[in-house]
Amino acid sequence: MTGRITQSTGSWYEIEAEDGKSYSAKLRGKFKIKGIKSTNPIAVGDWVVFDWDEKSNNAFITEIKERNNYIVRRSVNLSKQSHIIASNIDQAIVVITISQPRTSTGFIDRFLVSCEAYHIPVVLVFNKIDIYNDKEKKQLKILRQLYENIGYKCIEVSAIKKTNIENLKFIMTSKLSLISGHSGVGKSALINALDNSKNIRIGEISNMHKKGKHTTTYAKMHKLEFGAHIIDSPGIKEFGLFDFNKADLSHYFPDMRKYINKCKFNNCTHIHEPGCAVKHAVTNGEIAESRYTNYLNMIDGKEMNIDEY
Ligand SMILES: Nc1nc2c(ncn2[C@@H]2O[C@H](COP(=O)(O)OP(=O)(O)OP(=O)(O)O)[C@@H](O)[C@H]2O)c(=O)[nH]1
Ligand SMILES: [Mg+2]
Ligand SMILES: [Zn+2]
Repeated sequence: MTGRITQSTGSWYEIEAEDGKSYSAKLRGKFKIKGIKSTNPIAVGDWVVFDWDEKSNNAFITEIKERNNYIVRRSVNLSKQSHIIASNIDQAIVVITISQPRTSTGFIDRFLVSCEAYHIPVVLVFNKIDIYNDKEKKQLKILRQLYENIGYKCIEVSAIKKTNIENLKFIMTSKLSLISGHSGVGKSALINALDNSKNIRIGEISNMHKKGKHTTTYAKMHKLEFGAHIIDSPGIKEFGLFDFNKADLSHYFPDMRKYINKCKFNNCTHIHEPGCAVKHAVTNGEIAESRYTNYLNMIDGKEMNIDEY
């Protein structure tokens, strides 16, 4: 049978099979996947083939299908091994709030860079539109315009008032979405608004706050009743700190990409070089200041304060 991994504990895997049923499975014997050096051979999101063994009453995974994409957490030790958080993600949803808490553009841009690098489309979901004052509404409008101009899909919702939730459902239908965002932006509230049978506790402190580099966090896939799947990511921290090659960074900024070839030097880093088309575009207002500043911060390797996650 074929199915999809919905949960993994490291030795056991939960599979949602074609027949709609759930199976607990193990790996059969020695199981190796070519070309991937990761601490976990199978991740949430993987499509697998498995056998049902009557005798032992167990399911055994025999094959893993090629992945469309996957996101990894970089290694914390010297083994150079990485941990695959999830695979075959159709889109990433980043939940953003203007206040309570405020989401910085630094955070948003880092997230977008990771998604570009992993080839995962992104949807920016602006939540809590029911609480904003006029000033915050203006800020929201500016942010939305900034990201829509670059080409990112944006949507404004209120999880609590259930505003625009139908449109969000439409965007998510038949897809596997990874949901991320600062603590307190309303990820759990949104999942409840999308599917009230989920009953996830709101305001609950999620795992990502249990700081510490070596704690292993496993992603879990939820099936939503309107016909969608979602992964409440175990920590944007890992995802957001995508280990990029600095020379490639501007390629992950779609708004910079079109200027890169017009720079005087073909190895231009767009920091201090003369004849830089990117800097010129920033001066002209064709590239937003905030985007360029965040680009420079990423180049500098300025890691965001951990509390910002
Ligand atoms: N007014 C208003 N409050 C909201 C909305 N969405 C969420 N909240 C509130 O914001 C707080 C945090 O919501 P959660 O859903 O727990 O946030 P979270 O993103 O899941 O946070 P973590 O699990 O810690 O990452 C709760 O008190 C919610 O009631 C909204 O659309 N409007
Ligand atoms: Mg939550
Ligand atoms: Zn340049």
